[in-house]
Amino acid sequence: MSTAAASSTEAERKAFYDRLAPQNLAPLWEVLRGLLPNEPKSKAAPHRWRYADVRPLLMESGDLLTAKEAERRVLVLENPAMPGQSRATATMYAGLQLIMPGETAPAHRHTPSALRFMLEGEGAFTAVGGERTPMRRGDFIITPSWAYHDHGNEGSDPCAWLDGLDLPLVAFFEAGFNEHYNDDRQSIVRPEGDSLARFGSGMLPLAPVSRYGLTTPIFNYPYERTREALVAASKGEAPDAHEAVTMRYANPLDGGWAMPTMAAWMTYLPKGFQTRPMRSTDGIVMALAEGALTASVGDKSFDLSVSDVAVAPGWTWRSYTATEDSFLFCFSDRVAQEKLGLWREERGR
Ligand code: 1HN
Repeated sequence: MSTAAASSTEAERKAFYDRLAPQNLAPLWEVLRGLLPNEPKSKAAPHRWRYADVRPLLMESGDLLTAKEAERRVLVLENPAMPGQSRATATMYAGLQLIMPGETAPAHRHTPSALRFMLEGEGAFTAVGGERTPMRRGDFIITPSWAYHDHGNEGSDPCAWLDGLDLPLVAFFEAGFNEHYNDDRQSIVRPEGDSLARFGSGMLPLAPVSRYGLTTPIFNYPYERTREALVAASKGEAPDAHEAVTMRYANPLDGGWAMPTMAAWMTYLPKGFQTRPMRSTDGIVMALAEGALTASVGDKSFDLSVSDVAVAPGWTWRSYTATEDSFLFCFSDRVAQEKLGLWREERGR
């Protein structure tokens, strides 16, 4: 018998496959290439949403329906390569949420985790686990998995922020649960600032435990502190060629990322600084907190103004040039990939 020569014709193979299908069987050798690419090729496309373009539409939605009617009044940031899927990257949901003066976004909880990056307006608050925090521009705010949360606006301005959720990841695992609270607003059982005082002062309770399981017990990382830390850190050491001055939001209980499924960090790029290209397996959603910069992502180049949002898909080269002193907020699924032993990066020259 011959051992190596192909023994069947195309037609014979096709006839064989036709007999497999009714048995719910398929030949691996026909799909192996697609299952095992030599390197990742993201289904997401590089994209940028200008806040100046989105804002008028967001405000229009404010006249169209109330936050209560909508439950959450959000314009979803849909990756143009994945329309109708409520995804900004392959694994991350993003949206822009609006809450008008006097409104309440009613209390509920769900297993997907959420983060907020505050963009505009004064007077908004969010309540999480019986504590309220004001939401101010540049604040990084967390809604842990399965924690009741409601938002309100007690000021006189429309308030808007970027939402990030791990919805596509949770949907992949088919682990999504959702529940409404028995009232629009949850009862408040702790004074404002309690979590930050206990866990965010460089001190900890003697037996520290997070109220939120695997998520950091701090649920608002105020911009003032983030900015101050980055600027102070930039004085002691030259910015990194690839990362500029980057610090991540950390869980003070273990030093790890703040959330179990979504990694978040802030990059400070001094005016004129240009980063060298790098790529990583996590697809990144970014929002410019302050300044102005150009982001090169794959074959695209995006000028970012304050509150613009952009996406760098996984394993796509990215680099930044700061036209002003700039602070760039980013989030991705990096923490989940790291835990699964999958995360990789490559640094270019
Ligand atoms: C959600 O609960 C919020 O709490 C925002 O503000 C966006 C998108 C999908 C599912 C739940 C919020 C959401 C969401």
